[in-house]
Amino acid sequence: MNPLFPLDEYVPDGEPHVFGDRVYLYGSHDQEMGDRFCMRDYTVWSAPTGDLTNWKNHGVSYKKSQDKRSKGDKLVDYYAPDCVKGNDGKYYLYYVAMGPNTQNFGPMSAAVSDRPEGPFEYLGDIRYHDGTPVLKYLTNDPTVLNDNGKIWLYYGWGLGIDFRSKLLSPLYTFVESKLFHRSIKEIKATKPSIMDCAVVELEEDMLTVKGEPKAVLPSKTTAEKGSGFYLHPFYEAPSIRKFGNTYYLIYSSGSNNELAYATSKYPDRDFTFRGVVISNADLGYKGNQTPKNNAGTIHGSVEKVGDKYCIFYHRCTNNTDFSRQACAEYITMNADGSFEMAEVTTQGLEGPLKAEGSYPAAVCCQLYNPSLKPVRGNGKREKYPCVTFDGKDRLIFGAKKGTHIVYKYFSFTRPVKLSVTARGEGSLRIAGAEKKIASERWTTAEFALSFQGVKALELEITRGTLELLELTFS
Ligand code: FUB
Repeated sequence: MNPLFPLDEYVPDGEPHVFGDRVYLYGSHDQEMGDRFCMRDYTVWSAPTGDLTNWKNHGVSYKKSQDKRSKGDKLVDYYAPDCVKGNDGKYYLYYVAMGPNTQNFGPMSAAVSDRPEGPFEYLGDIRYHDGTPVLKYLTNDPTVLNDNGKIWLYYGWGLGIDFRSKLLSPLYTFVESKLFHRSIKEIKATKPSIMDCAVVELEEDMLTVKGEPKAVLPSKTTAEKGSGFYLHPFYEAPSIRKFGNTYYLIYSSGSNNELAYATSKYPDRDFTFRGVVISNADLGYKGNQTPKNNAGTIHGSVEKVGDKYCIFYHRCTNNTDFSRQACAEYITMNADGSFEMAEVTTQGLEGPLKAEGSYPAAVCCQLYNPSLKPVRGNGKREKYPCVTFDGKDRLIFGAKKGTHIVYKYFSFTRPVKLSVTARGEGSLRIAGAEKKIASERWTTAEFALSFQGVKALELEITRGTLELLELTFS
């Protein structure tokens, strides 16, 4: 169920790949309540393709100290990776290193292993034939496809802002040049904009580009006004897949909470905007306009596992962008190759959860308070309800009056008693019944539920402020 891994494990930017009879999830690795993105060494998780509820951690797959830019205790941070099986049967991990001794969007790199789970060894940087690093477009979030022997690399970073104004564009070019360490000449020569998603083919050595990268998805500045791309421009997190003879380029759009996608019959051109596959705030799902979570970055992809399609993504916890957890859902592909937008759930790849035994309150799939504005950043967790920790406990914190906490879906086969372990001073409403809680220590409030069938379980704080630890059905 979601999140996919233990509640103290933070793996965002998940790229799922089936290699052999297992599905592997490659991702970044956040520190719980860290003060920046991706503070930890890479790790890899995998599950048998026949049992997506049975994930195993393979441990550290690539240490920050292994990148040549890490010097002494000045370690780089590894941002979102992707992994591909090369034509030589080895596994190649692509990433960009950020932090000390790197420039903002410096060269992308690759590491290699004989095994899908690693450990990986540093191989080199993405370069031209003459050895100079590829820095055209913004070298971020590499994703790679082995297309019957041809290796395609996609990457980029953009902003959900239209920089088209003639008056301001020289200023933007100057800012881009300073921010991203690119010369003004280089920026002007990168068409249509350095903020677009780019593609380039790699040589057999998996590092050298065959030609110049070129734009493949438009950012806000280059998308045609009124088009699907203008409303959902490329921002970051490209992820390439090929289903049948169609290329799918999934990406995070300018709204920074949704994964959108575009398709083409070609790997390097003519991508058409197709829609949104998921939002980690459920924005747009069945027309919903209220954020159902404190949303933030989103990054992930679709993988076909057996005969089902699954979408992997991450949720944001602790009211920061730096503590993100892997989640996954089944997603439906229609006969025309389009995807139905997936719903964020607690059940994830497990199917409806039995209304039996105990569940951590922190596995909620919606946590929102329509009367409060979400606040992000360390030290601000009390301003908006969030999933967080207190010592060894993972819990829901700051659930003030008006907070909704939702679990989708439970399967009810008989009337049950639900005990909610909570503390604080407030009232909790479930299925029309309201209970008062007034305790500094964990206590339980009991509710009789007579649901039948598969139902969402919704809790609402009607008074005061509570913390929630556990739900137990009996
Ligand atoms: O994890 C660090 C960055 O946040 C990734 O590179 C982006 O895609 C976003 O998820």
